Amino acid sequence: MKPQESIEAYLGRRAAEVNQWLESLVPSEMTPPQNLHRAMRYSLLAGGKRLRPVLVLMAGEALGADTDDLMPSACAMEMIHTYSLIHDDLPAMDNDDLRRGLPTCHKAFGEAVAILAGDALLTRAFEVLASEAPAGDLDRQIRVIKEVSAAAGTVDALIGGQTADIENEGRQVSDSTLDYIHRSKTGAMIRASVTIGGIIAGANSDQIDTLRSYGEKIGLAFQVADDILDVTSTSEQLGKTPGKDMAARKATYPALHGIARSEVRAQQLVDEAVAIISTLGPGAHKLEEMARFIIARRS
Ligand code: GRG
Repeated sequence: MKPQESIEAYLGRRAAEVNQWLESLVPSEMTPPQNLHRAMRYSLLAGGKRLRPVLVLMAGEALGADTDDLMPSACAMEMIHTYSLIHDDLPAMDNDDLRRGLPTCHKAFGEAVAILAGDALLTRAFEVLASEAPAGDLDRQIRVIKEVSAAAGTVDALIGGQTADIENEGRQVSDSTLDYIHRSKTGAMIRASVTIGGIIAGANSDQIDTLRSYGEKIGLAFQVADDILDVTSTSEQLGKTPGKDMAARKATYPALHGIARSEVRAQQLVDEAVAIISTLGPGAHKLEEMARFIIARRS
């Protein structure tokens, strides 16, 4: 019998496929303006776990979509995620020197180019989404674009969550504000990744609701785990500077509840996610493993 592939090996294999597609979807370093394209590729192809694109693949494939129909949207999610990391690292935001084990984009290319590289990745992501209808289905394509633009936007979404995060630095926040920040800043893009996989696969509305609820739980679990790692890991493990949250007096789960309670909360969220997604049947087994991986990861 073939030994079962571990989730780590699976993620590594899928990340390599995503990387090949990403390579081909952004302009080469030879295309003018060369320095901008170099900066975009530097941050995008620097590594990273590729969790968001792999979630698109897992959710879509669980419901029967072809990998080739999922990949452009999967890569668009990674481009938007990378733009948000480049901008988050800027001096006006988190002011970080290290990302994905390398000097941050603005350290390597200067602030102006880093801002533009982030803008360009965001713009290119939507160009990719608009370029081809997955499985030739225009309705699904429009729904994907709507879902992704909402997740990257301001209402309960990436930019809104980042704004609340910055505005609350140094303040004692309530549980509900902390949940709002986490759900928006990190959760929205993770939830959208799972949801668009379902849309591309032609999932029915019950299946989409299931994927969305699962995405909501793992998105929150991911951020609680990220907050714990920020306290407990080294920069070698993380590829970014640890301890930044506490130094900036950021609103985090461990700051509010301590490590032990944060771990319990993360585990609860994962258990809920697994229970929700198991209703989709054996095809969703990889999504169950992914939920568990999200809090077991060390980087
Ligand atoms: C600038 C609009 C704007 C938003 C920034 C992504 C983000 C919002 C801030 C990053 C700060 C941060 C540490 C957020 C916590 C969760 C998170 C997004 C971690 C990084 O994602 P991973 O672990 O990173 O998936 P890799 O490098 O593996 O892709």
